[in-house]
Amino acid sequence: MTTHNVEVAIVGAGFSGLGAAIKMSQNGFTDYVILDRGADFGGTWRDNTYPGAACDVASNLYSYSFAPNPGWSRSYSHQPEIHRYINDVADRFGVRDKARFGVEVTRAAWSESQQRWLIDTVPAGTDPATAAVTTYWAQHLIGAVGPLCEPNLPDIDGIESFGGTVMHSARWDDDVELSGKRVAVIGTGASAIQIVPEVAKRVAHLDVYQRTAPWIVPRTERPYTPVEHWLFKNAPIVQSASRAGVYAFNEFIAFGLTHSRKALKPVEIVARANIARGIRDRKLRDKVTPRFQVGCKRILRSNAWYPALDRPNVDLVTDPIARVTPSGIVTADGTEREIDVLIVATGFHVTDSPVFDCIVGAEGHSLAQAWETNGMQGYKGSFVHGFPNMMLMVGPATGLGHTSMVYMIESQLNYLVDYLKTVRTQGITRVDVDEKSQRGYNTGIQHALRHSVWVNGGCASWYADDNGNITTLWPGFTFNFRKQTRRFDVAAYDVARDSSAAD
Ligand code: N01
Repeated sequence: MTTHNVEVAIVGAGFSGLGAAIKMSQNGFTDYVILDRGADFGGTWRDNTYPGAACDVASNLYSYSFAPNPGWSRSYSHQPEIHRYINDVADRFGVRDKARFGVEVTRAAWSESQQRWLIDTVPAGTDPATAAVTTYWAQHLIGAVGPLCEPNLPDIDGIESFGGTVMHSARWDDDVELSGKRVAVIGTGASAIQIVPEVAKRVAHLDVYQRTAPWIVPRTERPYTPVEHWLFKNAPIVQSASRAGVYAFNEFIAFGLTHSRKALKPVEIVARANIARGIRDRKLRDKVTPRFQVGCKRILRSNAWYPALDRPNVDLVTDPIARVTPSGIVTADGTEREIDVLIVATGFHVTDSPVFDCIVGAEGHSLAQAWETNGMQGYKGSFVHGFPNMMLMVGPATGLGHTSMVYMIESQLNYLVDYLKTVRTQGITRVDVDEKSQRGYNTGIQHALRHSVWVNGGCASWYADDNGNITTLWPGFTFNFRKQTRRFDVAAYDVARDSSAAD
């Protein structure tokens, strides 16, 4: 077994892990390692390579404020370009040599006697029972794996018996032949609405299995003009202004999600017009019209989804799925539709991620056990009582339905750097958020959510856990989260100091 000692271990090399590395380096914290099971930087933008994968937040806002990209080719970026951007930033800020790729963290446990985290890793894709273990001892653990990293395979009767290929949207395999095949897509979320229009063009026949129709507004994507590119490069204020404009508009949507349904009415009108424009058949229009309040689930963006459903080689199936057979899918009405390939665009384990089982805190309980009764709870989306010296990026109650997660991540980066500075300057060895501070914080979150569309909008979404509580979302304006995380508020924490440190 090989052992390494570091001050900080960052697990995850997506937007948040990379951001943490850059900010730490810039602030003099250079004794760290980034661990990731993938082959390079990018996280979700490395893993989701399905056809049509693209971001539904405007490019100028979906990037680090400290690393604007005057070269974005389009107003909304596609996966390859975002993946490239993240890797360019890693090189530009010189943090690539800190990353250990192809490394799977199998367990991270707090050692009270060592006052450090013991992190076991194996080469990704190997059997942890027999693989060579490399261990890292770290004073601080930064969990930056993100909430959308563990694919959710649907628990449908008989699915394991299917004789063709089953492929999750986040584990796309380009070698699977789709041309001329009979294909089914299960799901109509953000991933499915991008996959279906692309796949429909290639296949002989496509069945789309819809459980809940989503609200979809047009996607105002276009290429940036040469003049815009020149301005972004030579007059950066123009790109900053574009970023600020999109940000302000999105915050207005946040107001409607959390305060006033009336503010969301125009969104619903636009979404209904999108259906009318995209679909000729009245019966099909009815099937795709959502039955819940706009905003309750993520508002999606597409110009291609409805026309794709209207194609002669595509069927929208709304009868519930009863079971999968070796050759197809049987719906509740007894109809069997034969297929060669099954694409499951069924989302991720967000509130029940297997990652939670791997992290073990001061009492010997895993994060999964700590969250068993009341769901995911933390303090400022970053620290969890009982898990000393561990900061989660994009932790509980930091998700957004309306704007750029990169803004939330950068807010947490302020908090992270101030946390590390505080610990270092005050000779602190152990930091654990006080239980009362955490409880009060979560009561405030739930109070703020109580009139929101996510709670009262009449839908079931991945924002809620098994108890029906919304534990994933930040309720309200993101600038309020930025304000909260500006400084590390050590008074909210139980701390232990190094007795040998000079007073
Ligand atoms: O997953 P989802 P996703 N039988 O959970 C259905 C981000 N993202 O991968 O709605 C039948 O939203 C499920 O049905 P229902 C973004 O944050 C961003 O699409 O629960 N159906 C739903 O239709 C997004 O929110 C971008 O009734 C089943 C679908 O599968 C998040 O990722 C692009 C089923 C899952 O939708 C997740 O999006 C892609 C079952 N057993 C992703 N189980 C952009 O920026 C699930 N479903 C554009």
